[in-house]
Amino acid sequence: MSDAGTGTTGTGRAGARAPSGGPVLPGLPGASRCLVMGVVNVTPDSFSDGGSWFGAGAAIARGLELAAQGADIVDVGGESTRPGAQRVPADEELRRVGPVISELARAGVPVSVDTMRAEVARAALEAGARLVNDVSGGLADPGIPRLIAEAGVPYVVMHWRGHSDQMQDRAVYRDVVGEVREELLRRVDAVVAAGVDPGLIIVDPGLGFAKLAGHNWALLTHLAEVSRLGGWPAFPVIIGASRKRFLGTLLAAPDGSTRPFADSDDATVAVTALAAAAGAWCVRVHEVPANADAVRVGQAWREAAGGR
Ligand code: PMM
Repeated sequence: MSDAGTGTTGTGRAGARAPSGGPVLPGLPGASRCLVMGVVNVTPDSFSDGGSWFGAGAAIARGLELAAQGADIVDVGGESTRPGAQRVPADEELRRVGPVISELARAGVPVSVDTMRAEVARAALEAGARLVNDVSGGLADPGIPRLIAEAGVPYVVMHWRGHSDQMQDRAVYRDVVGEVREELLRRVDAVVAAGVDPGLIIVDPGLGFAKLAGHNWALLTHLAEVSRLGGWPAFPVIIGASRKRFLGTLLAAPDGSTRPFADSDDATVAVTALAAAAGAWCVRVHEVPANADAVRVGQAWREAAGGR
């Protein structure tokens, strides 16, 4: 498990503050710095690590490795959301993630489930997951907010404009930061109306989901605005930049060929340090050790600059 000095696992009420000023979310480590969420995609076709951990044994071993390397949370997903991906049936998604979540939870790892389905989220919580990471922010399955309201667990509400087969056609904005904030606020209001405790909500600008490279950079440079929605107190923000295509295009070769995703890990680490310095609550990453260092750099930078 992390030696990262994240403090104790949060057991306080939702919305309480850690001594550092970061939020304490029940069941998760206290946020004395930006947290690191390690990714295990139990899929044959995810954008960045598809096929690598497809199979319960490999996925469990990878989750334990990420935790040993300093991941504060391990995010387990069974459905690829890469642009153009087709949906998998719910029973297949559950078959992929169930045993991995049970085993990691049994080993004491704080696990999140990356799913857009209430049925999968419910089974994952029963298997020991402590957080639901819903990239659709409750739009794909309105049963998820109702489940979260009952279960009282932390809930990631991501900005989303449609499933993978349509999302890139919807990457059209006049003012990406303003529109993402407005659309996230609508989702936050909707999930709170469904009974979700606002103190359990984490927001995510959804990098790469109906976003082109310029949209992602604009959102990354306005994280404080993303966290402040309507009249709500600032929400914790999670970002998932790791290995995404906008880094591969930034690092393209002189002939214009995009850098392969696995070779953009150093760029991911740079984004992590900047996001941590800007006050992100958590970064979702595929490779933990260098990102775990980067969040410490970002935290030191933030503190020296007078932030907390
Ligand atoms: N990105 C992916 C999957 N799940 N969850 C959150 N909260 N934020 C993200 O940006 C996000 C996510 C897609 O990336 P992957 O297929 O490389 O895991």
